[in-house]
Amino acid sequence: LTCVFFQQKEENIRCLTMLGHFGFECLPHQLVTKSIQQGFSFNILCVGETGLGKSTLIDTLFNTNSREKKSSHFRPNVELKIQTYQLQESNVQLKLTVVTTVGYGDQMSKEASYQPIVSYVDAQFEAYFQEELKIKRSFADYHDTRIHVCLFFIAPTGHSLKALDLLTLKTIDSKVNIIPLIAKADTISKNDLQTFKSKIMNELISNGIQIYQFPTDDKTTAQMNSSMNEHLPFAVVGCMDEVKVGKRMVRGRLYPWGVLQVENENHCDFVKLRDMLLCTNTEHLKEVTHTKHYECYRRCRLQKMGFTDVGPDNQPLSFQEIYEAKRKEFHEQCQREEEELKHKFMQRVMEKEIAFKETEKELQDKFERLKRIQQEETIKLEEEKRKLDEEIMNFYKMKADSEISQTQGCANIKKDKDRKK
Ligand SMILES: Nc1nc2c(ncn2[C@@H]2O[C@H](COP(=O)(O)OP(=O)(O)O)[C@@H](O)[C@H]2O)c(=O)[nH]1
Ligand SMILES: [Mg+2]
Repeated sequence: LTCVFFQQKEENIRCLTMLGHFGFECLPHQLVTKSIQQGFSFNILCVGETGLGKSTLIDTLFNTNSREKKSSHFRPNVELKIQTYQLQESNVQLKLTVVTTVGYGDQMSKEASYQPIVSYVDAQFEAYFQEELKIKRSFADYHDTRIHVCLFFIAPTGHSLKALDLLTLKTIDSKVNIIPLIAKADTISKNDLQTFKSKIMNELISNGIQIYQFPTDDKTTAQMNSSMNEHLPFAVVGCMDEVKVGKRMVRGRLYPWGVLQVENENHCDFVKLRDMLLCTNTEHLKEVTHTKHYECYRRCRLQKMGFTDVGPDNQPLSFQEIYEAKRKEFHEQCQREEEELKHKFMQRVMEKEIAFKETEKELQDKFERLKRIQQEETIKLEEEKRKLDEEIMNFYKMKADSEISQTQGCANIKKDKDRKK
């Protein structure tokens, strides 16, 4: 074991003498040990119409048994069914989360079909983003639920992609790694399958849909990955049944004319998918999720919150400066809104005051009018009273006069009587 020190001195590189054994060649082993202890996690999203064999394929891939009832085609909304499995192979633990759409494509509105998928993917990014923003972060025991790969199930129609599929793919291609799959590939003949595959790829390209490409920058996997890219979309068949072929029991679908072996590469692309997904490119899928898709979400999210790396004059801005600027802007906005509210309030008060004054004036006028009428009435009544009093006086006077004349009349009659006697 040798270690060599390099020292750069001006432009000459000088080799120093070899020293003993340091041990940092074991660094990768430390990483492996740590990773094995921590365990791995992987999150898959399965999108596809009801009955295309999503649950069956997942069971076939991971040897699980979801024991699922057949889904109905009459759901008003798309739901996402989340299942988490703790799998183990040798001493490697894998926490697998499978999210499957239930009812996709069964709604009248296309948006009702794809919107819950987009919301789910975004919600997982948001949860991670919120954890990142915390002062006390706990990524050590954080269950990262961000979707690492989307297996997109295409109906084996032999025709073109459905409008809903194109719309969904277009909406999610910047958020997840998409691996397109031709579902139930045993229902389509070999020649038709090739034509269908190239038709789908052409349609994806012409619609500008980005699907995941297996990486070709690593020498050890470049050749295999580039040949796998040629096979996309993978034509898959799922089946948990075992049938006898020769002396072996294999997983396959038994037909009157023979057996379709799920794990036979001449029969379908199931093994290719499994190898690419779980053996060769798992880490790459996770890396792309973090460095490309999550990064994009994070950037947009921070920009929406008003953060930028550079100011209007292209000068780098610190977090503190942006925070201060935002605070100032917020304060100014609050003041502006307060002023506006005050102004509105004053205007309302003035309007009300004018209205009150008008009402008061109206009431005052009415009062004056009524007062005048009442005064006139009083004068009239007093005049009538005076006339009545006068009449009463006259009456009493007349009564007294008549009484006097009556008394005088009686006295005269008596006198006449007495004289006659
Ligand atoms: N011919 C064929 N049938 C399949 C395949 N995968 C699943 N099926 C059948 O399709 C039906 C619906 O499968 P399921 O996995 O429940 O579909 P999901 O609604 O997409 O989850 C079941 O009867 C399966 O046996 C396949 O690859 N080929
Ligand atoms: Mg299902």
